[in-house]
Amino acid sequence: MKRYEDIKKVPYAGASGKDPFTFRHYEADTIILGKPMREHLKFAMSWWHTVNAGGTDMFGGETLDKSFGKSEAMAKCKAKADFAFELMEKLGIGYYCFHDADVAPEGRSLAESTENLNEMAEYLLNKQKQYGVKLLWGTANMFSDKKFMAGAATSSSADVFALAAGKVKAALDATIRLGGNGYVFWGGREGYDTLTNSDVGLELDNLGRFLTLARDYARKNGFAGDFYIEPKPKEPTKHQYDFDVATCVNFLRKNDLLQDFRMNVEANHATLAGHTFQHELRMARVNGVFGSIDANQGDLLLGWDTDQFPTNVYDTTLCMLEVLQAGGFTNGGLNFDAKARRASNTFEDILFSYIAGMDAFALGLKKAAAILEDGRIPAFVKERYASYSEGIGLRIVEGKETLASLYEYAKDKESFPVESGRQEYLESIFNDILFS
Ligand code: XLS
Ligand code: NI
Ligand code: NI
Repeated sequence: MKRYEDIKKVPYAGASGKDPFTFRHYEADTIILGKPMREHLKFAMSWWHTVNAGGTDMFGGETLDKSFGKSEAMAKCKAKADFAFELMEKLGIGYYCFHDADVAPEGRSLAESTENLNEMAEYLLNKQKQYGVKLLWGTANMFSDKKFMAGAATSSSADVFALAAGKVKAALDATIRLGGNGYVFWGGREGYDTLTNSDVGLELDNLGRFLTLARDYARKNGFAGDFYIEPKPKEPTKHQYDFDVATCVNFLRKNDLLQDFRMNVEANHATLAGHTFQHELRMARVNGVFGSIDANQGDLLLGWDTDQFPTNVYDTTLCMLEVLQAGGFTNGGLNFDAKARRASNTFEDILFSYIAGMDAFALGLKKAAAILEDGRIPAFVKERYASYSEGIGLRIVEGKETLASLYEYAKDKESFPVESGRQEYLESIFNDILFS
């Protein structure tokens, strides 16, 4: 088998291709519903999993060495950046995402860390120009350091709140400098382990204050992209405040942040919340906060965030149906918040895992487009609610009826017909389109 170093570019080989270092479904320039696949899918590489993670779990250390022959911290970060951009070039990936702590060494103080981050931002900016790659979003890691053991914006310590704010300022500066299209807040440890020791009201209000400060700072400094909250119900805390999309929408509305924030929906977080990925995307879409996606998949038999590369085409199809119906990505994209398994411990596996994920989404996009073009499912849904486009239904939708007028309307009626939902019939159409 060929080695990682031998692969300069992963080409498209078509569905019958057998060379493992090829795409069988993703062809960047192919037009689907009037737009090239690369624009529909906007794939992004996650720095933390791809460039840093070496297979460590709570029972054992690395299975893949990602030090790139360097031992000094800054030199290692630069070597990692060289690897990252080369990898994106091999795969034809146009975007990446990072946490501050992923790309630059952490110093002994905030000032020292910021200096390192700025040095790396300069390095990344040059790489971006050289490779024509863009930053999808940046974020700050406010969960690994022990100072964040009780949260960042929701810490019981005001000093930690201040430190977190300073960290976000620096990460926003770097994101703006790199032309980032978005900035993510994943509330790592923003939650509680027990209600017994927690002032939940204050913590939630502080989180609102924190996001408002960040929004105001970034807008004043020229950030025109989207802010995202990435909902997750639990892990590492027992309960995380950003439980799911619906919870976050309520939080944003209460704190008057809906204008600036959208959702970064992660597949594995959806299932941890007891929802499907499609449900979370639908909730984002119907609430006008569809933004970006952390593309991965979990294992439904396991109760944690396994961050596997997405290969389930049924799920990617449902996902792309939501994306298409939301009008596609604007500032967002598909970030592979996913890592090759601990036992997939070679650089070739990194290519295979991205190829698998990108192909699963390419296939999902094609199937979703086919479902829309076929038209039977959308037409059925439209027809199912037809009673709201005329007569009493239209008047309800237009706000022209009252409870009393509806009483008058319904009081002497004897039949209230409701048509069949035809679930099984529709699911069989889905299968026909997917598998034939
Ligand atoms: C962890 C999250 C994290 C965010 C970025 O579960 O998915 O990786 O995407 O902080
Ligand atoms: Ni994520
Ligand atoms: Ni996650």
